[in-house]
Amino acid sequence: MAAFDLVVRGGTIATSSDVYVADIGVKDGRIVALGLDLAKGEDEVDARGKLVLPGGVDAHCHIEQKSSLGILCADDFFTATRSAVCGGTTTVIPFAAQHRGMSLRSAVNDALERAGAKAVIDYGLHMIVSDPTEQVLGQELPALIRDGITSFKIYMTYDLLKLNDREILDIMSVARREGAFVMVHAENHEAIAWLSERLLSHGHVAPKFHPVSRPMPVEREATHRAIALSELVDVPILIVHVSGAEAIEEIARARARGLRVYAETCTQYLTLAAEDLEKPGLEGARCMCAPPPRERANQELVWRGIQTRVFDVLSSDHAPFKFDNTGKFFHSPKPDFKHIANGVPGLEVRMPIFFSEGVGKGRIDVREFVALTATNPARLYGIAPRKGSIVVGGDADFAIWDTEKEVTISQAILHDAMDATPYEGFKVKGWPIATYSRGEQIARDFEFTGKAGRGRYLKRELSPASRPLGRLPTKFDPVTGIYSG
Ligand code: DUC
Ligand code: ZN
Repeated sequence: MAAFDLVVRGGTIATSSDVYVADIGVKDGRIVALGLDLAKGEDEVDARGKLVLPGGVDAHCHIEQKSSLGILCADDFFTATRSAVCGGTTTVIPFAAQHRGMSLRSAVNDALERAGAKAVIDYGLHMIVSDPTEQVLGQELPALIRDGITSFKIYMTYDLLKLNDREILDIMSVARREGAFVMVHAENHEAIAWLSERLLSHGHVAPKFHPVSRPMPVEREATHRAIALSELVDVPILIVHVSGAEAIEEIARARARGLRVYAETCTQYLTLAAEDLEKPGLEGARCMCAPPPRERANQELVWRGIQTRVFDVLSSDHAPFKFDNTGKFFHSPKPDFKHIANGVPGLEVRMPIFFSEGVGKGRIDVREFVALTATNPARLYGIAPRKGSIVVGGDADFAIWDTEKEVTISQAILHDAMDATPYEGFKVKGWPIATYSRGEQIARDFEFTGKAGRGRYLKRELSPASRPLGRLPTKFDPVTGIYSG
């Protein structure tokens, strides 16, 4: 009997810390050996001259999730995860969304039921908390955290999702007590509402006014406030989908003061710009997301944030809404910008675009690419070292990349359920030509080769990042009630 089920031979392996040539020996879905001249495997793959990277971990994606206004994403767990794997991603952490009046547990059960028979790769869940009642804070949330949903997202905007500062403090207190990790969507709701009203009352209804209604100070202020609130209860936070320079400065400043603030940015802030929303008619809606893409020059500032390590994670924030009445135009066939669904797809192109624009253009090193797309999200969200690296004992989740492959992105080559991609015509160099999940090849040469339902649910550990500093601004600890004066 062969020593291994699979041996991937002679590839150039990159992790977040090293680049080296070795064989990978796989047995029972795990990496069991890394080295030269490994014994023969049942199956043998020649990866000489190719890069072998850990499968990506996309820790911010919306899959088969109903928005607070009742709009269901275009992708279900099958099409979304199929699309992810064809772009080199082997783990996703989408959301179970609590809407007002709903129990957390029912939202989780609903997501698990949807995912079970469809997901093709392994998945965890974050919780979205929009209704922090006493029951939710005191019982449901702690129970779910202990059950492996160890992170949750809160919103500072959107009518039906936003939490006020007091509610945010309540949630952060539970997070500190239980060791959970808080992700924050930071935009100032009242300012957006006020600006939107002004714009609409002057007849400024087109998609191009969406970024005007959510300018940088709106994000900068909320980022600052989220950080200040987290400091009051001494709990680390992660700011999701940071779009530009002024929010980056807030995070860098907080870090310089010793606070534990983590940050994520997304493909769209490196590639799309506010001017993409200026296309005629409603076309600009295809690039509408929140926070909005900023001016083109801002993209280099986001790259600077990546290079200076302000960012820990690069996600897609995949939020697929079609250009019809099931998605973007759910509310009306001719809506104003306020009534167009926010979100862009991106699960499949996240890694190829970031690789091409980052590693290919010399902005980052391949180890930094691996850190941001796989290793860091796996660590931050409690699934490392099983996921996010190429390591003995870890799951055999990796992709063989052809770094010379030139691809023009087009909806026709993608595997999601969308009708269009905002990246149509975007040229990249480098693409994963074979992707493996727990040792099984499930994508090859732009084709999905796996099967629905093979993905497994990941019960996550507490995040090592959620450890408090042990330092408060006053002698009063509002979480424990202890005054140490
Ligand atoms: N913004 C969000 O807050 N959620 C989903 C998509 C988006 O663009
Ligand atoms: Zn968000």
